[in-house]
Amino acid sequence: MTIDASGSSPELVQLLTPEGERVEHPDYDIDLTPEEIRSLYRDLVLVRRIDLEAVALQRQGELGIWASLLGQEAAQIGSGRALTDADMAFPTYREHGVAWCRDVDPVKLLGLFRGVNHGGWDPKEHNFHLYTIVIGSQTLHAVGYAMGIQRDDASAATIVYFGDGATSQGDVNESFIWASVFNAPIVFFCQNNQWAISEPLEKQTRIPLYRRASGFGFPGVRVDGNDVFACLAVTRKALEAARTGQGPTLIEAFTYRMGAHTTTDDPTRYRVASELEAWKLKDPIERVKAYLFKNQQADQAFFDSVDAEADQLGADLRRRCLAMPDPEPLDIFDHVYREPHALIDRERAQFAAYLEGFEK
Ligand SMILES: Cc1ncc(C[n+]2csc(CCOP(=O)(O)OP(=O)(O)O)c2C)c(N)n1
Ligand SMILES: [Mg+2]
Repeated sequence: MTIDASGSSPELVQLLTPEGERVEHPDYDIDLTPEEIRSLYRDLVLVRRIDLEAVALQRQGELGIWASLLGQEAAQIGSGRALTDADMAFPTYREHGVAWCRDVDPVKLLGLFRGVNHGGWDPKEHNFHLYTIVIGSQTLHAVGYAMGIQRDDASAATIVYFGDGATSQGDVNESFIWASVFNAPIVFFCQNNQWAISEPLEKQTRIPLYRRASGFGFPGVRVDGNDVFACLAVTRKALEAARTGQGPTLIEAFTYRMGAHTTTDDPTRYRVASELEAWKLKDPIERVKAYLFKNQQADQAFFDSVDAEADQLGADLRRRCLAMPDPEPLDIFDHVYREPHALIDRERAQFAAYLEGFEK
């Protein structure tokens, strides 16, 4: 790896400009076929549609809450498509694009936010862990998992996602130390979307986040988080380093949260509209579209077909979301412990008696 851990400041890695121009980088080149680029474009459009549909469903009272990925599609698709089946991913609560890359049915994401299940998918089936709300805690789980891979001698890597705000958590800093001193096969993928709810980045750090890695003794790199080519290239290289015994890398994907923190938040209370306008010009989807058009690697019929697929996906998702049955109220007690447990049995009986008190 040419990125060093000395704290020197490599530039933002970018391979595709906001205008859709391909640029070279000495350390991160990537050779993508037109078909692969069209496929990335399709991923980006479809995950944006899943997200928009989910926001609409929440607004109509069909979901309790939703954490939008708007603006972060390239960071998630680029890193997600860098993973092999054997790699393991640990998400926060916003990684719907990574879930897509791990073949998690999006309706399962909605189930969690609709409150009809307690997780949604089998992490083992997808090598994609359950969503984690406790900020930063998944970094410790991921390092533990990575150390397990290391002890199994498996040629796989672990990736863990977290936000700029999470970098201030003790858990994240502890996980950096463990990963570093045990040379764990892990990639720390920080989506710096500039905000932690209403707290701006300046309240988390006085130095660029990727430089934190040098203090822990492993490389850090800042990538244009709205550039799907660069996110793919940088993550691939870091995963390969992890798989080949070179230890952890911190990737800071420099991006922007275009929506609210969640549907319960109103960002107009704490950030100015001009900031949003400036980031709109760096849209992760538009630049791939411009590239494909300019290089005649896709025609209007292609873009129309992706839009039609997105419409169909959105409609299908909505239909399947509304059709999800409500869980039985007592089901909540079934997944607390693997074995029967006296306290849980008592609580189940109490709650059953309480429910009996209602008219049928
Ligand atoms: C340990 C903990 N503290 C506080 C919270 C409340 N909380 C939820 S999201 C959030 C901000 C996280 O910001 P960031 O890490 O930048 O991720 P983003 O939401 O921007 O993707 C906070 C403080 C929490 N869930 N867990
Ligand atoms: Mg953030």
